[in-house]
Amino acid sequence: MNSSRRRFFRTLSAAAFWIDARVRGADQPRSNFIIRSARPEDFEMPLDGFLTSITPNERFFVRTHVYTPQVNLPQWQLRVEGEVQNPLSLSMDELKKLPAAELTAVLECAGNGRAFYKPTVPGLQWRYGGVGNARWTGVRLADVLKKAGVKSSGQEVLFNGADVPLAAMPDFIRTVPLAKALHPETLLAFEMNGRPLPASHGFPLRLIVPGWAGDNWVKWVTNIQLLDKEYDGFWMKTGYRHPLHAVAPGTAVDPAQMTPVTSLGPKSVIATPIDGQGIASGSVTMRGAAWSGESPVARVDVSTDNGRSWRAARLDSDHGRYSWRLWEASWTPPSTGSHVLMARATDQSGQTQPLSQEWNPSGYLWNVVQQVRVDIGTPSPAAAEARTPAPAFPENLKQSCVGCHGEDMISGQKLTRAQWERELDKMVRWGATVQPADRSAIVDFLARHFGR
Ligand SMILES: Nc1nc2c(c(=O)[nH]1)N[C@H]1C(S)=C(S)[C@@H](COP(=O)(O)O)O[C@H]1N2
Ligand SMILES: [Mo]
Repeated sequence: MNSSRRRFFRTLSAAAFWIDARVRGADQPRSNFIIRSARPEDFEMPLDGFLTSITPNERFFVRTHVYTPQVNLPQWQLRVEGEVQNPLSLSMDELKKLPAAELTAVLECAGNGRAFYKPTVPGLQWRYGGVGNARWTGVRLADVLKKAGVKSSGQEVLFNGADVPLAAMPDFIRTVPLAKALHPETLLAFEMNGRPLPASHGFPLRLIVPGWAGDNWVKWVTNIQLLDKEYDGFWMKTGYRHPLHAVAPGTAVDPAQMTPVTSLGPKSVIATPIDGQGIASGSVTMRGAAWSGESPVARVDVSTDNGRSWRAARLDSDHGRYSWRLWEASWTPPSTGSHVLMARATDQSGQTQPLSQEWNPSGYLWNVVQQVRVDIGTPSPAAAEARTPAPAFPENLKQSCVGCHGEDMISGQKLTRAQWERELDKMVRWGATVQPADRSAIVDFLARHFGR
């Protein structure tokens, strides 16, 4: 086949695949979310989600690298192999014979808050709601591993799910060190808030790694493999890494100089009032949620004077060390005009939220103290998040990109020309077809319309 015919068929089969997958994956009402990407599904929880101690399944943020796989439960098997004495192949009924385990835990995407990094970084531009808090029911991973009998050579535990990569994109595979895998609160969950896992959250089985960032919480798990070392794949050796030392903002960093993202840090979000809101005089109640990584939240302090003074917020009941805590604090504004409100979580290990944060190339683990500016005396709703309408995409760009993902994946970002070039090169490595003659026009378009 000549290359334009091949390109046509490749786009066609990718498009046929996504239409099918989109229908199958659509188990979440889109109106509940801020849609960061319509396909694959990347849905953010709006700020009012931080007013509820348990996030309902249909409001729980969704992060999918590719399309939601359809799993046929009667045929489904969990395989456990590699450095084990007895390789296993378990049906769901067999898995459920192990003792049940349950816990409430925060699941937060490593990239939550990425939109706040300056200079901007590539990737989905999550603001606050790439996070949720749910009750997870399943079995202990340690019990499954004991059943398989881990050999002394087993060091890392690899997880692969049923999702299928698009084109030449690397399969989403993660490893967790054996010590964390054997932790009694690391689970293989089949229920979320008392119901079977929804398809978009990993039906029928996902990994729960309490206190650790969401990339470790592999969905649709079908394969577990004990390895004698960390896996070499893209999502361990290039993706989800954090610099070992401070790096110059905006630069590319060698993955060898970075280490895998593991634990979350302390973080609080102010759900109300909202930044930019005008409020009549009188008493104001600040409300939100706070969580941390492996150490539980010890306190939340609020400031209503631009960070000059702090006082303790009231914490609500505790759903366990990995759950978020709702908090509130009342405030009587001393004067009309503009005021800056802040909330700062501290965990039991003494870690507290920073007022500013070192830049990192993928924009991971943002936990800077949030600032909410309110205007006292002039009631008005806060302005909605502004989304400038995207320009029409040129045909060559559509041909290369939208077979696999929507235009919103591109138009949500603001990157320099050099960053767009790196993104385009990555996509070509992952199977996108870009005609050499089109490349510079495509980069020009991206840098002009979606530049910093
Ligand atoms: N198999 C598989 N598991 C996955 C992913 C994925 O794309 N494929 N995304 C990961 C990432 S980056 C995050 S943040 C969480 C999101 O989980 P949720 O969609 O249930 O909120 O799932 C993780 N598990
Ligand atoms: Mo993530």
